[in-house]
Amino acid sequence: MWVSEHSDLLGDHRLGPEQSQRFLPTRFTVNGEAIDAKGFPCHQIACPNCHLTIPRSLLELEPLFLSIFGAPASGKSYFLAALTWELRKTLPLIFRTSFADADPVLNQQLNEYEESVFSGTSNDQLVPLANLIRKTEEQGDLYDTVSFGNQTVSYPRPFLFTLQPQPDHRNSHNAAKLARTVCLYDNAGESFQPGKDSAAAPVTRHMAQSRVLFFVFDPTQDARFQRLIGQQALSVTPSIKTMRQEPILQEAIARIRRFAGLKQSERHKRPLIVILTKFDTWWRLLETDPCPDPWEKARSSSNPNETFQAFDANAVERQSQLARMFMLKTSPEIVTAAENFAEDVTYVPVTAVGWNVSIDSKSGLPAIKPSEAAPYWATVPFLYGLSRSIPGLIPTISRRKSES
Ligand SMILES: Nc1nc2c(ncn2[C@@H]2O[C@H](COP(=O)(O)OP(=O)(O)OP(=O)(O)O)[C@@H](O)[C@H]2O)c(=O)[nH]1
Ligand SMILES: [Mg+2]
Repeated sequence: MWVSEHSDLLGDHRLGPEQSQRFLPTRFTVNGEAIDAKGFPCHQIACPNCHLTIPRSLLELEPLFLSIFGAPASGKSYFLAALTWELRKTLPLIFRTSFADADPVLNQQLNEYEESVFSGTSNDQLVPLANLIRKTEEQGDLYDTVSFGNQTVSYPRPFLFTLQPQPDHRNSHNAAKLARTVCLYDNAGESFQPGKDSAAAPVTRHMAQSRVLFFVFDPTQDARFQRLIGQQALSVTPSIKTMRQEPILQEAIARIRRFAGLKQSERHKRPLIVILTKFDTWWRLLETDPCPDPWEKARSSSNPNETFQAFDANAVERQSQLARMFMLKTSPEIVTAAENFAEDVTYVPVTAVGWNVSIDSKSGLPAIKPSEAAPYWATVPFLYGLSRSIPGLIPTISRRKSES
């Protein structure tokens, strides 16, 4: 369907009286734009089922759905903001791939997250983290409501990005096959609790479409972890509550099995990445210094004069082994549940804000100076997932030291 442009053409039976009319066009301009009932050429298209607008890039580039799920306050929104902020630099500069908003209007909320945490270069005041990105709600700006007769359905609004090899990418001749529209969602942690996904609020069904699943696990919410780290380090996360996060993972697994039609006995073929957040507060427990970014200069085997940056999957797997051993000590049930569900599980420790988290003396809450925010390994889960699901897009040094 198309969306009318003339300001008199208002009212849609699915979306309400203030929305522009949706229509099936019969007349077009010579440029192929539909003409609305008042003779105006139109530019936006909409879904024939829910009538919500669809950015054109979703039709032109194959979509790549990625899902982020985890308990309330585990750090999903912070991780998402750090991920997209860093990808805007890392993908073009290191991996010669452009990463841009497919629809700035849809991405507005995420852009605001990025701006408040990372763009305050002149902001040298300590700001509590809870004020920079607020808790994600279960309704409001991040959702669109559609009426199907008496049934109203609330859909989560996606964040959409285009991902395209640049002309200097080593596989640029294959750009059309490798390019994607990346589709991400920021859900409230409560939506992943048992019984929260319904026909009226199918807010987490993207998980069944997802090519790479990101389970955000917050070790600092785990009682066994808190005993291990002791009182001293917990001063950085003073008001932390404990919460069992295994039910969230089990519920997500049950939903994916249900909506993707996966048998109980079958293991999921797509990668599951367990993101261990707030690494700034517990990195000492891994007993090694944090590793540098996992990419390095590589030389082409067919043309020794050609060098390029390659993603080092071996370094990620080594870090994953360390993190897995740590998880076996503090939360073995997460490791068991994840590995029983998916064939390919990787553990990646991440901090979304960097190493300088302190306590704000006024509020007693964890706080940062936005000018010092520097995420660590925030892009690694995404790059690792891409290297698995779209071979050839991110040059990768894999287990046998070969390049792909
Ligand atoms: N130290 C530290 N704290 C973090 C980090 N990321 C998030 N936090 C803390 O965790 C809190 C919750 O983070 P959010 O990203 O809002 O959590 P969420 O998973 O989106 O939570 P919901 O929206 O309720 O589902 C923040 O207010 C911070 O105090 C991090 O990298 N390091
Ligand atoms: Mg959130």
